[in-house]
Amino acid sequence: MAIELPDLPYARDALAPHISENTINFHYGKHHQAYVSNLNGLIAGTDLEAKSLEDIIITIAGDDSKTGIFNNAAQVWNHTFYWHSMTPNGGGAPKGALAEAIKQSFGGLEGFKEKFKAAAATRFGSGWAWLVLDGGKLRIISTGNADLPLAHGQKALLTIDVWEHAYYLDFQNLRPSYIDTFMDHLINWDFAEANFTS
Ligand code: MN3
Repeated sequence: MAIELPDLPYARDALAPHISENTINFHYGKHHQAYVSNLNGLIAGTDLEAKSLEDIIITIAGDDSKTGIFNNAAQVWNHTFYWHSMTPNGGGAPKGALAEAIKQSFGGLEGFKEKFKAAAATRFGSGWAWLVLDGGKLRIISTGNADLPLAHGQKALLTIDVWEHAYYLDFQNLRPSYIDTFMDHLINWDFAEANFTS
């Protein structure tokens, strides 16, 4: 059972002007597709081929002999989760139970933004920043390269990709501007809340 590239949850130009169709064409059309193709090549003919993407990740997390498979599998998962973490006309404020939890954990939306931006901006090199549930508590973390909460027993609620390929065409080297744009215009709080309450 080959792993497939999932459809984007919106049109390729739907996040413009914040994230351009050009970025999506490369980031989704080339990078995400390449992780899918690489993964399928690496698991072909092995017993991982019959597993779901999440099972592949959990099965080989921490196995130093399978780093290449882990990196590609994790990047397939991370990118699908990232596309859903954004929505046209996103941003704004969380609602309901998640809003209450953010208030408890970070003092409110501004406290969340400050910590999330710091995690995303200070991740050296390539990686991801995340809002996660860890032992029932909200936490903001960052991971390097392909690493992800699923490999550490945490539940992902929201993510931003801070690999340069995510922002260089639209923001050049200005990662902080990309992070602000993500938080102010793109965050899909409905997705985060659905993950929080499921
Ligand atoms: Mn990426």
